[in-house]
Amino acid sequence: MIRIAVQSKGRLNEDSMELFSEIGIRIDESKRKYLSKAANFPVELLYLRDDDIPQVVASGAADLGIVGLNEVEEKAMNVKIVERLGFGGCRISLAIPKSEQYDGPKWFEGKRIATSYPKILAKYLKEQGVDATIETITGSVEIAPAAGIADAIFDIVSSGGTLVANNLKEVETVLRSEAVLIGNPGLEKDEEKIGILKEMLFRIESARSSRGKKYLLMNLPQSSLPEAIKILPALKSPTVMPLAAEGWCSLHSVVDTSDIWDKVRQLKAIGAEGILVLNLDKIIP
Ligand code: PRT
Ligand code: ZN
Repeated sequence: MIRIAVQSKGRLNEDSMELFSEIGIRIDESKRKYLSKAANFPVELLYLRDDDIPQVVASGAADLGIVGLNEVEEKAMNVKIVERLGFGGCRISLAIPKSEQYDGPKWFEGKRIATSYPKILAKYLKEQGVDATIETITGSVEIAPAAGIADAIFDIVSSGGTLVANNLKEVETVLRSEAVLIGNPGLEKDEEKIGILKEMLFRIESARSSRGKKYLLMNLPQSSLPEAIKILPALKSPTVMPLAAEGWCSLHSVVDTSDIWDKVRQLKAIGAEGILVLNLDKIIP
């Protein structure tokens, strides 16, 4: 059994739960307590505030955790980053009032900066050789300049809408973050847990490789096959099957979603018929 700490509610909860469902780990959320066992996999989930996840994983109270890289960096606990998960993308940036002229990091010299990420900020300021005062606040950092609490902020930015709404502009991006799977360093010594983690990572990889891809199948005149193969760069080579109708075959391939319409146009031009575009669930290498 492996125990995984996940955010109990908030921005990463839904995507974390979707990840488990995508990799075939069934967790009955309706019966959810602070700890839930999966129905069909040796995993149990521990639901926590994201701030607590790095520490709980470092202490070994959970073997793994899903949390933003920003929290991992800020808490600076002894955990390993096992895998980047590709959701919860954001950046932590410095922002200043829109009306200010910005001429580089020296702007922050002697200024007060409000943030919930004092450690990451302190490290950045040190690297830049800037001496500024860090005002640590836990929520609504974006209102600090207007409220006279600080001259600038250091906060999470995603669309940038919050900054605009508060008359601020982003001037330095310090960290690009996304949700990551973190692990207790001691995990490496436990054969059973390593086995479970390996299986999870294999499934995550399979689910990820099918993202942004579609399964394409069509009927094609045999004579167009060489051209079709050039149009479709399949996994290794496209699958070709004979049809009952003389001189025709059925061609199957995997195509990037973004290329679908372009490929369909080219395939129709060489005589493809009955084209089907299907959703792809997993690609097992
Ligand atoms: O209750 P708990 O402590 O567990 O949750 P929380 O309130 O501390 O965190 P939560 O749920 O807000 O965010 C969890 C994680 O999601 C963060 O640690 C980031 O890794 C990631 N994430 C991704 C974000 C955002 N995008 C995001 N946009 N976290 C916060 N925001 C906030 C940001 O603080 C700012 O107020 O959204 C606002 C900016 O958004 P834009 O789109 O206007 O730029
Ligand atoms: Zn939090």
